[in-house]
Amino acid sequence: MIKLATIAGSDASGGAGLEADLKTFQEYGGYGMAAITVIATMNPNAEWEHAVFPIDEQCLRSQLETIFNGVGVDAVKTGMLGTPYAVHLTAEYLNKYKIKNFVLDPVMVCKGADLALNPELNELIVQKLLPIAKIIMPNLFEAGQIAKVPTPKTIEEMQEAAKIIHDMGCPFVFIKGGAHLQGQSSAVDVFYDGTEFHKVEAELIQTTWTHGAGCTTAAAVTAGLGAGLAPYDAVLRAKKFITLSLRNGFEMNRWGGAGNPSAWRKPFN
Ligand code: PXL
Repeated sequence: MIKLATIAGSDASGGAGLEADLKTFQEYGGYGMAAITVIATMNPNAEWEHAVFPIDEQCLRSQLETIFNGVGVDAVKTGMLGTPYAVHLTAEYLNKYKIKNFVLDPVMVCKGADLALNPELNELIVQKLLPIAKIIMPNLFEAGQIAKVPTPKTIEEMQEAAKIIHDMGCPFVFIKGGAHLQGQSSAVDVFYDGTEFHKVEAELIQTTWTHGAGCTTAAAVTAGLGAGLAPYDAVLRAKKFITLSLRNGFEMNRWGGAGNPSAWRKPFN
């Protein structure tokens, strides 16, 4: 059994966060575990406004102890960490258990908000977690924040940011342009291994039902690494997985919709 863990927030609406991660792990045939860092809720009586409730430090440590010491893991991903102690505890456990397959999804924003939620926390993530990650998977905004450049708007700018991020100490960088890179007829991401840039392309799916897309993609890469795929192969497989998921997304309510990580199972999807 391939043992996979996510250290992430719970998204009570089910589309993103550890819920998306666990669904994806399951679809890959893995055994999913989760350490909850925060619980995110959305208020249907106030325009789906987000609230974030942190889990206390002792509880988080106890979850990490259960997973890392009690069961063991083949690959780990992080999502929304939410507090400085969550970053420190995550680094402590990844280091102590010498986790090789660590996928860092540097969640800085939820869909819609183009503003770093907490610059100090993001800086701590870069300091403590970037150097021990195998792959970091920022979106365009996050890539700009990490590389300290303006948000990339072209493939060349994505490549420049990827190189900077690689040189900050992470061996594999995957910048997700997806549908957000303007002027493209496909969904384009950039993968960099320190030597070569790969343009990772798939059908552009015009939808706003994308809640959880970043979490799902990172979880798919994590499951691929856990199963023994090389980083680039894990990325290519994840790109197919998220494309099918988004092609089969659904409307949750008037504020948005989510992808469907089980879509790949159905023929003709
Ligand atoms: O999609 C980013 C994200 C990650 N993690 C949690 C979230 C969200 C966005 O809503 O709620 C827990």
